[in-house]
Amino acid sequence: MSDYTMNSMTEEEKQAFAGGVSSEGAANSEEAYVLSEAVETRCPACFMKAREGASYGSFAHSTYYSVTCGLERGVNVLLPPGYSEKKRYPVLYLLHGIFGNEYSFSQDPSNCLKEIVGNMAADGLIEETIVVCPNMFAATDPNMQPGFTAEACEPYDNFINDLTQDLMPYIEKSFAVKTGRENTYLAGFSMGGRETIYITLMRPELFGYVCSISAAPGILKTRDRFMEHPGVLTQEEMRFSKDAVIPERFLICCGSRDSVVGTYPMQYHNEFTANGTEHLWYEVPEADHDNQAIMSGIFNLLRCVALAK
Ligand code: FER
Repeated sequence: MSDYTMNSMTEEEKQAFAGGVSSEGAANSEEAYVLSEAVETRCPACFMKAREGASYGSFAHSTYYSVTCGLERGVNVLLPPGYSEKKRYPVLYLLHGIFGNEYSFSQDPSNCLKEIVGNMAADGLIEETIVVCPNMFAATDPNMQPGFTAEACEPYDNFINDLTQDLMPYIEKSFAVKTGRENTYLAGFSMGGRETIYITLMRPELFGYVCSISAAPGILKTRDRFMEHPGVLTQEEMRFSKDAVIPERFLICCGSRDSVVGTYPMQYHNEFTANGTEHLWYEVPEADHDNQAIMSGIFNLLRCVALAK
């Protein structure tokens, strides 16, 4: 695991970065879940399984024109079962990891995304919710490829513009979504977890509920085993601007034995604590850079939504 350039990686390795891998370790509770203020560090098993006779949402692929990129771009949208234009649904924007695209979550059934959202809605904990899975590599050059260089990371940091100026308006006009921050959630894994933090700091008024899962380094200047990160913010800037409207809940989590981003998420947590930036940090026991961390983050984000409603 030394030379992580695009060309030396297999498709399987890239997929593991983009959407996480499966892992063994601590068990997920088999007990019936009772809504609680307390973080449930692993997604309860009862939400991860498809239930007999229940129906779950399905992904619809579509494209939108991005003025930010000057390109037509793809997005996968998870629509609840029985989706109807006559209803209005809250929406979760879910950001993949490095080397991913709009299929990273939809093509990996082991993240149980449909089941977690569908079962929590079926149990009356949350409203039926639309999940938007974009392509977070917001490059203006269609031939540009992601990688572990500062230049190849810029399109990820540019996603904030595509999201706020192109994708969100497209989703709001094309799907029956509820608008407003209380109905708009943001979560992301790894590179997507890093951009989740960045977007939340830059536009805290847009999202009511946020979860950064296993966030990659690079918001702050640093060097890890993959690359030298110039940093996009200073330590001083790791805070909400004065008088900002901020998320109701801002979760930051990571697997307790993450072999890819290590303690970087905890460092973000420490910077936020030092700066008085409101957030909630927790570790996912025994989880690596994997779907256990992803499922826990999504579950806890939706648990916070459930508590508020
Ligand atoms: C890095 C370490 C991890 C990095 C990105 C990642 C761009 C992302 C991993 C992932 O998305 O799974 O230094 O730099």
